[in-house]
Amino acid sequence: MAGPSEKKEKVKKEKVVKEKVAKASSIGQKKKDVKKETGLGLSVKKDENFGDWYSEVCKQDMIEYYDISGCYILRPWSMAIWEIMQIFFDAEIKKMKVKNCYFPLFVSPAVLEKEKDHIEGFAPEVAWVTKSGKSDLEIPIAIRPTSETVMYPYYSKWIRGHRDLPLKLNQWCNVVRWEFSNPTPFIRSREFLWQEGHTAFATKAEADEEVLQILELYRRIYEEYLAVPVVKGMKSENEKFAGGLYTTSVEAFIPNTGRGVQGATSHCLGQNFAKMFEINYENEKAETAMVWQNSWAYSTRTIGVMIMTHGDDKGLVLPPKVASVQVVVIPVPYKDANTQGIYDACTATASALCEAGIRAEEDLRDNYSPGWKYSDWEMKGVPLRIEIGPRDLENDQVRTVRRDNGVKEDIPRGSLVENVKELLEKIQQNMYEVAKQKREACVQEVKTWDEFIKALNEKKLILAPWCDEEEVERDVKARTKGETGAAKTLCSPFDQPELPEGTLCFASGKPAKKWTYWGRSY
Ligand code: 87F
Repeated sequence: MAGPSEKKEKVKKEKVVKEKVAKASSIGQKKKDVKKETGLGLSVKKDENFGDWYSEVCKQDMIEYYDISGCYILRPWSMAIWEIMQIFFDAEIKKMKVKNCYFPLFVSPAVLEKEKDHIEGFAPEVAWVTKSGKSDLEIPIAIRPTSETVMYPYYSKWIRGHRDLPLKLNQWCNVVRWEFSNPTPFIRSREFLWQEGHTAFATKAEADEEVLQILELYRRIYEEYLAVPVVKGMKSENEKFAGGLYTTSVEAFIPNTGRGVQGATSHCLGQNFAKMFEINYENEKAETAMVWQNSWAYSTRTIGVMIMTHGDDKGLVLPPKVASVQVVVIPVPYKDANTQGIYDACTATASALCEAGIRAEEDLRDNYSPGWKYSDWEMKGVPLRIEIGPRDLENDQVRTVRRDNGVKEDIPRGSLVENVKELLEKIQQNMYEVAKQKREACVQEVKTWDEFIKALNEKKLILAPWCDEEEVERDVKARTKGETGAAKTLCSPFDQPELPEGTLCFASGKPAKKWTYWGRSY
């Protein structure tokens, strides 16, 4: 979800060239795949070539490339993560009395263009159906890039009196945005999955409150589930959703590339859409009033941010809370030792864990060595490995090996469940702490333009005092424009450090109004 002000620029880029490059790289890909079938492990290191590392990790188990550029197949290994987050979020919004619904994928041009101002900047990204079979459609039909214009005509119909409020709907669906800038699995794809919530209230106060409640759920998805630290804050005027009143977001940061990434957004739309779509109601005094609206979304981008944050040179590292397999149990038979006994112990161990609600699986494949299996499950990112060999059997214990830090520990089978539960919690916690430390190490406070440029070149997450003027942000963008993209605001954190009287804006030299995070971004 790139900022609106950048959209126009992006689409100017040569589309044909991009498509050719994508095709060429997918052909090169086939060669690499053949090579890889014989050996395990990644061919690129995270620090050496982050882009290649990322696509190699994704391709291992999470996604399959498709023959349409920018579209990816989500394989069960990634879909399971999406489902776990979905179960959490869906239950939370239901507690808030949000109801699920489903609106159509197709949008008529009349409806899509009803809200000209907001659609204008996005228009190049809208995909259209123009034919059925061989004949041209009389009126082309758009595919939803988001559903404001799809839903709001019906909000206008359904909301009549104050008793119809609040109206709180959500849908889990796919959307299509025909992006032209380099597609990246999960992070920027032409079709993606998300939830979009659209709510309407009688008062602004209720809308304001919900914006923050939802933002807190997004923080929890990142921090508690994906173990990715995020900053909650307010988008600048340039970067907010143009159709709305204000936009809040959670922002993550990828140290390896020095880029910020917008994790999810919660918008207060104010009454802009209510005006356009005539979403009015009769209030208690029998007067006609306009509703206040919000919209909010998080998408499969979350999975990409998680992969980028935790993955290492051995492959994926999955936080236990979202891993579809939390524990893998591997037999380590030895010569004439009791092989069947070891296999049985593995099955019994996995069953005991499953019964206790832990997602565990035994790997009894007899055509792979234990060492090969270790690498295989490490690549898949399974948080905890249990090995059972002759000595473990003898001592009534199992050996555990953590994916996050490689630490090995023998635990008695008598306390298997408690110990594994505890270990999984520790892994989850540790992954978050490590990611947070890495991010903190990148934060750089700057006061002047020279410090800003230096920090930008050092891939820092920049925190700077800012005058909060649109013109100044545009100027910063223009002055930092280069091959790797311009710097822009990520957000102004709600948690503001103290801003001493007389502090000046790093870019304009005018009095600073707030601290704001800046950086290049995805
Ligand atoms: C692309 C094409 C057409 C983003 C687009 O963030 C329209 C749009 O309106 C568009 N890309 N947006 C902004 C989406 C705003 C808003 N929609 C509901 C959200 C949360 C969920």
